[in-house]
Amino acid sequence: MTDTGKSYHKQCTGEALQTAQRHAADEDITLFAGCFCPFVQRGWAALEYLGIPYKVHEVDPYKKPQELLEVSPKGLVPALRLSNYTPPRALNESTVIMDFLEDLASTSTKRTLLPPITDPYARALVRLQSDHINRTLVPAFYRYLQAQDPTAQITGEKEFKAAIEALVALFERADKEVGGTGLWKEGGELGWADIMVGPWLFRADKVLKDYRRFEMPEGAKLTAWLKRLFEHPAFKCTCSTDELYLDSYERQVPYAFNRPNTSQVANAINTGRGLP
Ligand SMILES: N[C@@H](CCC(=O)N[C@@H](CS)C(=O)NCC(=O)O)C(=O)O
Repeated sequence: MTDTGKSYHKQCTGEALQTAQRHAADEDITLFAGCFCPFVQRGWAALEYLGIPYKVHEVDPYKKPQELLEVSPKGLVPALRLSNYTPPRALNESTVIMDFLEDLASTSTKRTLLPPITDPYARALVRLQSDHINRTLVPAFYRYLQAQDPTAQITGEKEFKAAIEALVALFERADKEVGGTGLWKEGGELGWADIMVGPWLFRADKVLKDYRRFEMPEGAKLTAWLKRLFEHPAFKCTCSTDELYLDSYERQVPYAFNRPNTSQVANAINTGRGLP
């Protein structure tokens, strides 16, 4: 495949655009978003599922406008501006944003992405799933996408598939020990780990498939879970059309052709450092 020099998108498309248009009015919470960003999609899907009022504000994290730096010290999306404080306060980091939204919902909308607080072991199993996603699966996704030579691509594919299989094993353990968590459970609801991992598996299904000929590991339960996840209204309404992801990952989000110095995530992977 050749690098056709495509540019990344500045505005979401498809269902995500419709959702952004429904959330264009001022609210106490503003989500600073970038349309291609999987970390943003975590916070966005959580806001949707938890039923918390919010406004979406799309910014270009590679241009780092002052208003973004005010809410996110490294100029990364996602970030939240909290206008119910005077002066307004802010939060960044997708996992911290998810914690915050979950806490907020526990006293407002009463919705939750976690097993009940009365079941600390089930909640701990979800934390284990989440820890695996953040420390192993997400970095494996970027290493695979950025790998340029064929040997590195084969290793990348193996590691990414192994990370998905290890997540499946954690879901199966939860099935056995606590009757299941999130959407993996038959008849279950969208859960914490579903949102933590969904954005990368969604992109794997499109971007890795196209740039690396990636195929998801086989398995009826895995396939059925992915379908439930991608079609869940709170997730689906934050998804843009396929070409937005394909274009974005080719260009400024330089992963697929590993263009130098265009993204903090790409630089971290290239230099063997932890993700920003
Ligand atoms: N650890 C951060 C990572 C966020 C992140 O890497 N966002 C990317 C977009 S997907 C970004 O803002 N990149 C701008 C840059 O690399 O300068 C989180 O979990 O929120």
